[in-house]
Amino acid sequence: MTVTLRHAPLVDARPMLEDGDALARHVDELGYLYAPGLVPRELVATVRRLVRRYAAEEGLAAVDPGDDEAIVAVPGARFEGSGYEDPRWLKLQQDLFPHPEFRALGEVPALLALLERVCGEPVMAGRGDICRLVMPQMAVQTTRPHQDHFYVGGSTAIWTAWMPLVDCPLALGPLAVLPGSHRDGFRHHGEGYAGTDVAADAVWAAGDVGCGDVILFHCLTVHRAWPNTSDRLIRASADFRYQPRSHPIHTGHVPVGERELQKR
Ligand SMILES: O=C(O)CCC(=O)C(=O)O
Repeated sequence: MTVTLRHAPLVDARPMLEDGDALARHVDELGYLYAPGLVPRELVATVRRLVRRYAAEEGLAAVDPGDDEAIVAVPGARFEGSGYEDPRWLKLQQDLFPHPEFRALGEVPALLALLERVCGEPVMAGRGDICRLVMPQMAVQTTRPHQDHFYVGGSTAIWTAWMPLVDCPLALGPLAVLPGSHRDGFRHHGEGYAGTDVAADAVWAAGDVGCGDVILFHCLTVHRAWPNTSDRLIRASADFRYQPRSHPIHTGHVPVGERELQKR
């Protein structure tokens, strides 16, 4: 059975980024914040080139895609299983993470300043950063609806910054968020990467996103990916996680059903 996903545009938060009250209302209501052009495209391009180089070394991406903006898959290259245990993907994380450019992308001053405004205090980066490669035509590996709190645990004031490393129209499978879902508390999740059940007629916030854009979302906001239906392009993205600096680091969960928006 094919389920047709419904979506409405992401709300552009730029008009309220400098207005503390409007920003707080927006974040409390929607549980996400879409900031187009918040990080420099050149820095994203540098990280993309690193990702392409390492993906090519693992036999996943073409060495010379003929287009500096894209990452082209080697025909037939696929991740095994969920993709997250695939040694080629794990090796790419190991190669990429030590690069100062990757760290710098998660610590762009404008991004840290925005997170500080959202959290009401300085934030600590490095709470679970990942570079994702979504291979074309692998609908089965599309990220299912979930809350980050299920996988990350810890403070319920953890926020994630999701950034495309390639321009990412809807057909390339960007992130989609369920507006306001953080307000309903922590949900039941299935084993492994099964995620959480969401009504078939849910309306996701999603759309074409470009390099330099950031989608920030709260760790109780339900999100998923759109399927990558491209014939040959890899969707590459990074997600960086942050928590208020004063919060202790731990991996515990709040009880299912409980909403603790800004508490530990
Ligand atoms: O990029 C994806 O497919 C999923 C991203 C995600 O779940 C996250 O950033 O927490």
